[in-house]
Amino acid sequence: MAISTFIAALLLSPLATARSVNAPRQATCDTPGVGSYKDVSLKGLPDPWKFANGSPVVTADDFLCRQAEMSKIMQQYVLGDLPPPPDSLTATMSGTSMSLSIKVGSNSKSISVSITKPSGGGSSGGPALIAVGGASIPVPSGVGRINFGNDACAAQANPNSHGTGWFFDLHGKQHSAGATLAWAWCVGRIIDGLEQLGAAKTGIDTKRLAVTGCSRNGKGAFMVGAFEKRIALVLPQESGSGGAASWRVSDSEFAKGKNIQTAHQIVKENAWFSPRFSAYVTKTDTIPGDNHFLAALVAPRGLFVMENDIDWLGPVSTTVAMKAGRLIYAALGGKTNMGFALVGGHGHCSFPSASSADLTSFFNKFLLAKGESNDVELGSSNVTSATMADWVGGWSAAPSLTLVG
Ligand code: MCU
Repeated sequence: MAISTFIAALLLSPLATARSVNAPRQATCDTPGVGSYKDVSLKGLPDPWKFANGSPVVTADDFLCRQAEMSKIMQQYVLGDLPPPPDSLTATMSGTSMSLSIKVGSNSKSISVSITKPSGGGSSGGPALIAVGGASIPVPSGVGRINFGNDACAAQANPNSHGTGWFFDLHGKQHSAGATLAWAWCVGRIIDGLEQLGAAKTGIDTKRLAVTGCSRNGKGAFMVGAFEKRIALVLPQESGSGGAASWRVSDSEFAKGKNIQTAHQIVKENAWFSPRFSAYVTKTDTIPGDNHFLAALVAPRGLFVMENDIDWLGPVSTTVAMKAGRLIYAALGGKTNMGFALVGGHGHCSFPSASSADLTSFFNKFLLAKGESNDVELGSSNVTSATMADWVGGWSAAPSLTLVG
C-alpha cells in the first residue's frame, strides 16, 4: 500500500478515534511480580514518574506500566496478593436479588447481592453506586444502588479476623490478602455477575459504576476503586489512615505528638491489611510505595476524596497524599478528574452540605454524562507549598501525558 493510503487508513481506523474515560487504554508491560521489589530508604513519597529499576516514565504507555508496578508494590508490602478472576462464576437474577455461584479450584461459594435498579435506564441500563457497607453521601436520583456486604466477604472485627469470610472460603484461610484488598476482589465478582446477566436483566450499565464507603469502609472504597478498573467513579469518604493518608506523613505527624493513626497502630486494631505489612509498620520509609499510589491507580478515572479534620484521620497526611495524587492527575491531562475536599466541623461520616455541589459534579460527569467535574482542592491549611516540597520535592519532572480523552 502506498504510504499516503496507509496514513489515511490509519487516521480512519478505530485506533485514531478519541477514547472515552470508560475505555481505558491498554499497554503491554513486563511488570516484575509481587516479591521482586526491593526495600528503599526514602523519607519523601515514592516517585510515581520513575520505575523501580530507575527508568523514567516518559509516555502514556509507560505510565500504564508504572501503574501495574505500583499495584504490585502495594500488594507486596501492604495489601497482599490480588487473586485472578475465579475459575467459574454463574449469575442469576430473581426480583431485586442477584445470586452468584463462584468456584476457585475445588472450593465453591454462593452469595446473594441486593440491587436497587436505577430508574429510567432503558434497555442499556442506568448508573449505579456500589455501597461498601452502606453509603453516607447524597446520591442523585436515577442512580441505582448495589449493597456490598463487605464484612461477609472479609471480616473486620479485629486483627484475628484475617481468614474469615467468603473470600477466604474460596482462596484458603492463609491467603495473604488483607480485608480491604479482599473486598476489591469480591466487588469484581459482583461486576462479573452484572456483566454476565446484562443490562436488560439487572437494569445496570456496568460502564457507569461508582463506589463509596465511609471510614473503615472508605478505606475499602478506595481499594476497590484502585484495584477494580471497571469502576468509573471512586468516592472514598473519611478513609483516613490506610486510605487517603500517607503512611510516611502519618508517622511524621505522630513524631510531632499528634493523636493520629499510624501503621504501627492500625495492624493491632484490625485485619484491613496483609499480615505481610506487619514487618514494615515501624519502617514505612523502606516501602517503595505509599498511599498516593492509590490515587495513581484510580487515575485517570473519576476520584473525589472526601476527608474531615479529625486528628485521628490525619488531616495533614491526607492533604499531602491527595495533593500528590492531584499532581499525578494533572500530569495525565485530567486534573479535574480528581477532587479532594477536606471539610471539617461536622461529625465523622456525616456528609457536609458544603461539599454537595462538588460531589454532584462528579456524579454528573462520570455517571450521568452531564458537564464537567469541579476543580476541587480543599486541604488542611497546615499544608503549605514548603510542606509539599518536603514530600514530593524529590520527584522527577512530571511528564506531560494525555491519558484522558
Ligand atoms: C477511619 O476509619 C476507622 C479508623 O481507622 C479506626 O481506627 C477507628 O477505630 O474506626 C474508624 C471507623 O471505621 O469509624 C467508623
